[in-house]
Amino acid sequence: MERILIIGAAGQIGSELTIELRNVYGNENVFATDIKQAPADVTESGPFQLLDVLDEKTLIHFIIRNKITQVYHLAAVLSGNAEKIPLQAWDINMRSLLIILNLAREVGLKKIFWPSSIAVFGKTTPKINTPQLTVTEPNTVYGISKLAGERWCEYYFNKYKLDIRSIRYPGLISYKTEAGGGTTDYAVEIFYEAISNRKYECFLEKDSTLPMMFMPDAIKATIDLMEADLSKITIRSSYNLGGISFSPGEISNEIKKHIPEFEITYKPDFRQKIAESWPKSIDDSVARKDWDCKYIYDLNKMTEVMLREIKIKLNK
Ligand code: AKB
Repeated sequence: MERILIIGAAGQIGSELTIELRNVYGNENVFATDIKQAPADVTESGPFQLLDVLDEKTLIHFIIRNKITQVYHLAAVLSGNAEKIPLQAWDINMRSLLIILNLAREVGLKKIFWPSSIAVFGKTTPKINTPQLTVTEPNTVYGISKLAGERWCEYYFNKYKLDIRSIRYPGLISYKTEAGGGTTDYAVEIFYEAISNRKYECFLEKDSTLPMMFMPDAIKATIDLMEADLSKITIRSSYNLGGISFSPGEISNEIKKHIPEFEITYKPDFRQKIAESWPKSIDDSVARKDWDCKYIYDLNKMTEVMLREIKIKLNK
């Protein structure tokens, strides 16, 4: 019987992953934690506790007391926010991972999931169909922390046989919990603004194509990777995941098909530079081959669902 701890359960990925993992493993076996309050469906469908991943003592007691076997460590400072507090972001992103890796060894956790990002790539990386193994010279503090994290994950696997699995998420798009402080967040904000105000001022340029993915596909990929047979896992740093690639101009055209009066304007800020250093599309053939990673949503289908669900959420 698996007993799963989610760190960062109030966040964009955590709030949806918690519910899905509870469907798979049973409500009482998935322990949601975060430093902030989580949405009602997370706190009401199973155990939830306020917990700071950097508070090592409380964390180890929690893991032992609840007989935890797997940890999903999702807490991180994202790319845009990290640029405003570089050293603090480095400390939070790195120290929390090392705490989990050491705890895992100490108490003998079976499996760990830790998210990496397309932010591990940089200006010198091939931008189209970025391969699994390629140049990784990130120039954001978030990207540097994710790349260092990948190296630590592989190191702990090689040295201690710790079963850590990871995905380099593209920009994630969801309607349930808003993302916070990322470069790809425009692709979520745009839906709320289109529905509420019929216009959106985008902080990236019209043609800034980035790899993205709709949350249901990301959640399914995450659980598929974690459930894959050990023998199938050939990547111990982090798997590339492709999804859909589009620019602000392209997503706004898609929204206009549903809301013809919608208007987008462009006022690029510091995040434009970050976007320019990231790939435009990702080659995820290794993930497809190793654990049969697949997606359902394209830009068209995703836009339809986002508009429908956010309208319901905003009562519009
Ligand atoms: C961000 O924009 O920082 C994140 C990411 C791509 O990891 N969404």
